[in-house]
Amino acid sequence: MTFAELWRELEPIGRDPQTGGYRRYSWTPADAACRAWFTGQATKRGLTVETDNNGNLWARWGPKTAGAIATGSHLDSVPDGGAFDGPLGVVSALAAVDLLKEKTFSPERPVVLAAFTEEEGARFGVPCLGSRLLTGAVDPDVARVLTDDAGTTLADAMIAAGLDPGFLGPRDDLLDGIGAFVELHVEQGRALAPQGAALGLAEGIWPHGRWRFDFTGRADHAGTARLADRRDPMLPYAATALAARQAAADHGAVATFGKLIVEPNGTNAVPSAVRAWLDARAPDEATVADTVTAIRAAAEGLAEDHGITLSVRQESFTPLVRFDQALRDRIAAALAAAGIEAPVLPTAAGHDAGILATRIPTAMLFVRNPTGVSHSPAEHADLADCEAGVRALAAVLEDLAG
Ligand code: HGY
Ligand code: MN
Ligand code: MN
Repeated sequence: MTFAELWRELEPIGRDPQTGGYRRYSWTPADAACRAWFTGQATKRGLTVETDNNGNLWARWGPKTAGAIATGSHLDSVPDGGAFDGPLGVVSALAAVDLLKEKTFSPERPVVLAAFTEEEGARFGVPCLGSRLLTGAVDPDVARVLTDDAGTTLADAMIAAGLDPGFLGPRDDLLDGIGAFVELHVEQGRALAPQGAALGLAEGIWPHGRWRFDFTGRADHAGTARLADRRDPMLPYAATALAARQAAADHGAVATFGKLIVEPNGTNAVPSAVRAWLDARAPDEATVADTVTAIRAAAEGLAEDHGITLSVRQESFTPLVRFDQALRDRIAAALAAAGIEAPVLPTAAGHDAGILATRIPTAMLFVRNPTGVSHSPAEHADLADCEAGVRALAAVLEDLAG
């Protein structure tokens, strides 16, 4: 099948008709449909598919020996995310296998296609949860009790999807069998277009993390509560959101409050609580820490001014990632031999490749995003560039697994 044919099959799954954005949250029916599609396509190609104890999908082509070359990405999305973030890497991997089969390439080392679960952390709050569990970066007991906004735990969601959360945990045996992991991903940001390049290689990933701010005040009547008597948590939150923007600008970082839960969320009620999630990122860990410290200090002062109690908790952190230089150089050489130039780019977006980089040589291939927009229904990559990505990935797999 061509990339376009594969893409057309997956594209409608989990897309919201109103917004055009995707709601492929892990362990939901949309996620199950994506998994079933991937499993069907891989099986059709003679690959053996299995779901590991953490819910990650693996499809193996070739001998059951060690030193596998793994490629893939994720199928889950942020709320109303775009079509390409994650699925581009999974669909391109299937299309690359087709290209290699057409030229009667048969791998001397296993080629394994992977789809990691809960990469966005959109439902349970911890990004790259599947790859973090696989590498031991997250404690299974902590993971089991992660809850979504409706209060459903990861354990219950997995049970409802037919898996046993009792088996969550690190898999050194799986990791020891992988020689390298190459993730193809849509570019997030706009560095390739100005250079006229269809493809790029990742240098590393900025350190980044997520913090939960709980502002607790006192519910009251929006009409009858005197201003002087109020303990309104919305006020210190609102000022903290502005302070976060200022702190990011002051430190050369980025900081975002993108998720907010107001309780009880009534138009005519002073809120009892405001729960806000901060995403902060910077080129180095000290700058992330300084930025978050400044935001937290502002929030504490504002909470005090308004008689509000505040708690702040770090929910995830990913240290600076530097991808394996030797692997990147080898990939660059394989691409050059195929007549493909790919500039090396830093990124502030997290990926499973960044988590796996702590345990195995990993690399990332970026496909040009003409606008740079991501985590939005407007996210886009041109078909010609996606096809160039498939050709590049096939050349890389042929070189590494040949
Ligand atoms: O948040 C990120 O950087 C990635 O999209 N999970
Ligand atoms: Mn993403
Ligand atoms: Mn992604």
